[in-house]
This record gives sequence, structure tokens and C-alpha cells, in this order.
Amino acid sequence: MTAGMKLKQFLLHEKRTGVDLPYDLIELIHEVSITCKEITATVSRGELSGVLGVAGTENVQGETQKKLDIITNDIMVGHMRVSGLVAGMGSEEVDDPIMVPAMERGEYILMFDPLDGSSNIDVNISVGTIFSVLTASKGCKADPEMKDFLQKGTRQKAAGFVVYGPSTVLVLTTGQGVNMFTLDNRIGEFVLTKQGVSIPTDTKEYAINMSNQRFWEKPMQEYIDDCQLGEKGPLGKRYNMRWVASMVAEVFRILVRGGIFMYPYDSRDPSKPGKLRLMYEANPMSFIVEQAGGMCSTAHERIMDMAVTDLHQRVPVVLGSRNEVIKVVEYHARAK
Ligand code: AHM
Ligand code: MG
Repeated sequence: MTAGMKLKQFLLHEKRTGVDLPYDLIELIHEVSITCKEITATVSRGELSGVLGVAGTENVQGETQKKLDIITNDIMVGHMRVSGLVAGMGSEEVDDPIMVPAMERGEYILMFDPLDGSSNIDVNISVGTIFSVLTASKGCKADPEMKDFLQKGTRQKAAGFVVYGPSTVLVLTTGQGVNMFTLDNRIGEFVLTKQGVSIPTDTKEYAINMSNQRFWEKPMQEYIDDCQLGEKGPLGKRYNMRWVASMVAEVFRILVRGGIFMYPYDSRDPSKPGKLRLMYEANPMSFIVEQAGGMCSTAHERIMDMAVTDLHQRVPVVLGSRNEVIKVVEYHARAK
């Protein structure tokens, strides 16, 4: 009966069947999805829109910004600022929390990476938008405080991402499992195409940027060495490897057919224990993966339980098929 439902129809249907989904949260998710339609339209024009290449600026993390990082950030901020649904926002591309004027203020905090995997944009490989929804403690009555932005992953009310690939797909959780909605360009709507996504418990496929191997912790190096030994090694199976360098595409693949994705601890710079950011990459992806029956860890602790100290905090990430993530955690535990 739910097959073919449009995104908002489906969320309203879930509410009617007893799921705890405030109307404002449904509206917020719907508005984010509209923003992502604008982003996919912009991204898919590629060279035609003259927006490929670097912008000549750096974000707070010292990374070179692509023109599309800035354009997509402006699309999201511009749209959500006047939605009447958010009190503040946190973006990968903006150093400080973004406050919303009092008359437009809503109940929620929206964290987002407007264009994840943007190093891939010029070479025409999938990119995406990741988002996480938190509540503001004072609601729409006052500006949110820093503590409202720095909430643990377990406090997320919703999380999702949209992958701009051969098709544009929105992956969403509100804490009741994971559903996928494919953008039907003929009608301009995200339509439910997969309900109750479940990640296979076991896998033979790993994703990691091998060029960083010498900077990883010893247990991570040992785990990957053992993967490469295949069926003759201690893990007893022949693995396959993938690396897209777009987390949205990697997590999408894991949701569809299982796998393990790692961007592990890296010793190069103690202030950057990992590459990925907790608030708008690791936490939302963890919420989605856990809701699909997978597991997410730094290799030492559950990501969604981590204390938050900084809007742009970086964390090591190991996520995917449950039994494989457990193995990586065990390699690290044995080394203690
Ligand atoms: P970004 O948000 O600046 O695009 O960085 C995050 C991306 C992830 O999507 C991906 O997993 C990783 O960076 C790839 O990193 P690398 O280029 O080191 O392989
Ligand atoms: Mg990113």
C-alpha cells in the first residue's frame, strides 16, 4: 500500500499509523528534499552551468572549496533560513553556527554537508548531500546555544542523505528503520522505492583508502593485511575492494549489498584523528546504518555515543555489515 508513495505522503502515513513524527519535522524533511532537488538540478548540468572547478577559497578545515561546495551550501542555507522550521544550522562549509532571524526561527537544528565527495565532481562521479536533525532546547523562543549544536548522535531526530548518481535517491531515517525514495523527474517528486532497508550481517567487500595505510593504527593495518591474505589467511575468505571517495556512494552500496567502509584513525596530525566530520557525516550515517541493522564505530567506541566538543570535530569511522565491524573492533581491543 505504501509502494509508490511520495515522500511527504509516506511520512504523513507513518504518523497516522502511530509513528512519533511531529508535523514540523515532516515539513523540515520535505523542505530539505526540495533543496536537494535544486542541488541535483545544478549538479547534473555539470560543465553546462560553468560551476565546475575550485573557488579559490578554503573552508575552516583548510580544504580547498569547490565552486559547487559554496553554491550548494548557499542553496541549502538560503532555502532553510526562511523555512520557519530551523533555529540554527551547521554546515561543513561555514566556520560558525548559522543563526536564523527571530521571526523565521523554528524548533530544529539542521547539520549538513551540502556536497559530500566534491573532489569527485569534476570527474563526473556520484556526490551527495548529508543531513542530520536535532532539536533546539529553547525551540523558536531564543537563539540556540552552542550546546544545542553539539549534541550526541543518539539525540538525532532524523538523518538522511541524497546521492546524486545515475538516479537521485534520498535515504532517510526518523528512527523507525531506513527507507529510500527515488526522484522521479517526470513528476518532480521523491517516490518510495525501498522500505525497511536491511544491511546483510556478513560481507566480503571492504572500502578504504589504501594510500594512507602507513598512517593507520597497527590493528587496522593488521586487519587489512589479513583481508588481503584471502581464504588462506585468518579471516578465511576472499575479499573484494571498492573505493569511490564519496562516502554517500559507499554507504549507499553498503545499504544495498553490505560491506564495510573505513576512514580510520590517522597519525599525521593529532588535531585530526580522522578525515570525516562527526556532526554532519559520521553521526547521520551512523544513525542510518544502525537503523538498517549495521554497526558504526571509531574502532574503539560507538560513534553516536561520542562526546561532542566541536562543530567540525573529526572522527575515525568504521561502519557497515555488523559482523565485519565487530571484527575490526576486536582487532583493536586485542591490541590494548
Ligand atoms: P568532503 O566532505 O570534503 O567531500 O570529504 C569527505 C569525503 C568522503 O565522501 C570520502 O569518503 C572521503 O572524503 C574521501 O577521501 P579521500 O579523497 O582521502 O579518499
Ligand atoms: Mg563530506
